[in-house]
Amino acid sequence: MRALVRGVAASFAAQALSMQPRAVPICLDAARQQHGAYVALLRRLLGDDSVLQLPADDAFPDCCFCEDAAVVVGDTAVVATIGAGPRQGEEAAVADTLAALGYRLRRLTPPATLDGGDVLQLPGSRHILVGFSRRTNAAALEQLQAALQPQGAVLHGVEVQHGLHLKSAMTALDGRTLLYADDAAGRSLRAALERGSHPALLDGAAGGGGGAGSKAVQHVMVEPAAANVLLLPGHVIMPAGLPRSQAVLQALADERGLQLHRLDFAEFAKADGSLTCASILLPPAL
Ligand code: CIR
Repeated sequence: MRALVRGVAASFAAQALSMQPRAVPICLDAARQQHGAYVALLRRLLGDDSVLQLPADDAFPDCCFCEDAAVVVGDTAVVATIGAGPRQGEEAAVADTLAALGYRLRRLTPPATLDGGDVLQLPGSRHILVGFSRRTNAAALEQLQAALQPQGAVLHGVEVQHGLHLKSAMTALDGRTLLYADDAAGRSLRAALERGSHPALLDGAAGGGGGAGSKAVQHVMVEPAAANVLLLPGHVIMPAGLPRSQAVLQALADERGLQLHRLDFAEFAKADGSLTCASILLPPAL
């Protein structure tokens, strides 16, 4: 697996978007240091040549959150129209890079808007959850489904009632272990998935085989910041400074043969960013 990352713009500290006025200012140096540690860890875990870094563009303060710019499944890269007006345009450099790497590009068209942060590919499964948030709409799900049809992907919409993105409050450790923020955002997502006997949790593809059904799915509540983990082959990365959730995740990681790592990503959290936002994982299809 490879990963695409993008540098931190000089404008990040002063101009990155956030849902609430920033209580504590962002320190650009600290952000760049934390980003450097993120890239270094990805290089260590994936291999030096497997991490591709796009330069930052100071015209786009949020460009380090490159996850939002495209969704990559198999050999197909679907270029987003990011749902925040000031961020539209970040997608171009990401799209060019993915095209140069050989991915088949598909592009969303109006009225679709989508942030990659709303797209959760359940690991080892054909199912993909798409959050309907203030950034991502139903037209995007429809177009994404059409673009990813050849990959056999099956998409499911989930309402994101609180917070920025689906993955701000939910990620997965594997196809049947779902992590949620233990707050209103995470609880409402869990309720939606449980209430609907969600198709993604029903057909056994997410249950690890055997038609295991929803009983096989483990719903795990963690401290809100720990609900976003970055899963790499054999490894899982969580934010530092959350000892209670670390104990929970360590036990889950051990059971699954995953090595747990911690990273300080606090400067990015001030701009509503989390670990998955800062990379696009590129499957080994190419
Ligand atoms: C934004 O509001 O768009 C950025 N400040 C944060 C984006 C975080 N991206 C992500 O969760 N995928």
